[in-house]
Amino acid sequence: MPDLQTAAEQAVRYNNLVEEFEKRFGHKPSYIARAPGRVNLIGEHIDYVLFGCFPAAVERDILIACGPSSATASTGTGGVQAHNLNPKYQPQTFVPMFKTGGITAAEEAGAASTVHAEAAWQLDIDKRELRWESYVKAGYYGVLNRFFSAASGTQEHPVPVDLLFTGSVPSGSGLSSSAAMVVASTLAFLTVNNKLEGVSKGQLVEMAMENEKRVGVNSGGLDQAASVICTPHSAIFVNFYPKLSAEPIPLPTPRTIPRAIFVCANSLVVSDKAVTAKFHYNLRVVETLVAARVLGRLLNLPLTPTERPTLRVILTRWLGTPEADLEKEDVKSAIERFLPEIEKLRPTREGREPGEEGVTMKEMIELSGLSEEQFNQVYLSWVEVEAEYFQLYKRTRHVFTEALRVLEFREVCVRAQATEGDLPEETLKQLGALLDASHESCSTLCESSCPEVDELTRLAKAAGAYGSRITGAGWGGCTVSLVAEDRVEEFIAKIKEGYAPYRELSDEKLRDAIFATKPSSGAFVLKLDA
Ligand code: NG1
Repeated sequence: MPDLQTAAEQAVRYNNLVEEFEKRFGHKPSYIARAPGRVNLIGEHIDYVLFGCFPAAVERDILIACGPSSATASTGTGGVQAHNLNPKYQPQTFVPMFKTGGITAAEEAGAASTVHAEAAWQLDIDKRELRWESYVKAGYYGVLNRFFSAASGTQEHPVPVDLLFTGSVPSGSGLSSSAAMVVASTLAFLTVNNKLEGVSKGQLVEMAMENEKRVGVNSGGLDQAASVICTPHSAIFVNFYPKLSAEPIPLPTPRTIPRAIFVCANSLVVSDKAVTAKFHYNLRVVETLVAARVLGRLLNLPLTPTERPTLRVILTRWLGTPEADLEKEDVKSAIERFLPEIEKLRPTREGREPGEEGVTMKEMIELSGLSEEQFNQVYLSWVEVEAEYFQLYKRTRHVFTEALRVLEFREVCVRAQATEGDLPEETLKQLGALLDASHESCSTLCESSCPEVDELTRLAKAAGAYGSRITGAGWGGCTVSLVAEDRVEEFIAKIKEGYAPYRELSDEKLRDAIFATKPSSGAFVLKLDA
């Protein structure tokens, strides 16, 4: 249950959205779709290699008031009028086109590795530029192609839709505003078209993941799973292999010492994943995929020239045990045993300058054992990346040590839950140490941090946090720190004093930049009275 003040604030927000919808579109909305942002407590840049992560939904969210449009004349079949309460985001009208000639490879680049030959719906998404409506279109894509395509065997047409958005998840801050936008949009289009019934949470996560790829980022499923599946009071341990699964894990709550809660602090360095994807996010995806093949070869594991196994799959092949027989504890001990093998990837050549310990494109192709043409087809035809040196060793080391830390984090929480009597402070210290180690790895091996975020984590530790780390994709965005609940105010005051970009902020802006958060509920749709 939210506290009374939060409930009252939310009621005002929902009412305002409904009233504004009516003013703009001349009719009442039928539903409100809501999807929260998430804070990833631990497990960074490992979802796309299919290792488990540990997120919780945050209270900040995206709301969409929605309903069938009466403006068919201006929007056409399945046309959309999308407005945003934030005046920064201009109203948009767009109509999907059903193309019988199929989708070209160029149009699909970054969205899928195969070229669709069949007829399909199309919406123009400009991947070179960040546009708010791209996330709305991305949400629409999956609904159209799943429920209104020739393949779905239906003659039905999508209905025209009116949408009004409002959001409280800061964008580009690592709290997954993009996934919240795509999940909420997917939900809105499903609901207004009467297709939500029969769509399971797992299917919704898969649709949202596919949909988000349309914006040009080859993300894993962490954010979408958290936004859809999370429940209040718990984080979730979300696993992606051999299939998507999620386990709610309550965080330890000691009785005689104050419990610890999570504080998010935005560095105010905005990192736009879609725009920087080729030298940041998508590059990490490609580096880890190529590393998996190279490691597989070094370990003499079976590999076909056309497949693209992830590091998680390589671990399974190395173990030789069917995945279904593996328990979490086994995965943990498997990773521990596997860690020395990673050293095989460490570049050994002498005469390299520091910072040049990666491999060039030419070297990487040689190490893959593929011809240049095969390599391009498998690893580069669907994504654009740019780097002088590709860091196969560092990224792999980050992936396996981080995957291990997630399992250790989960284990500490599960053990704490099973403990009779009070929890020692040591439990919180153990969680904190894992957060710190995760940050160090993100900063030095994954290289997804930035000086401002590193500074925030240092300040957080000095201000008494049990642990502090970057959360989300990185290169800016937020930190998450584990802080004793009775010290949160003092903690925030110290960060404000220490972090120069916070000093000039008004109280309201500061509340937006740094805030304590409790695990909140996942996405839902609210049906409004007619
Ligand atoms: P955020 O923080 O939302 O940009 C991204 C990916 C996740 C995950 C993290 C890094 C998207 C939508 N999300 O999160 O899947 O890979 O980075 O752990 O791209």
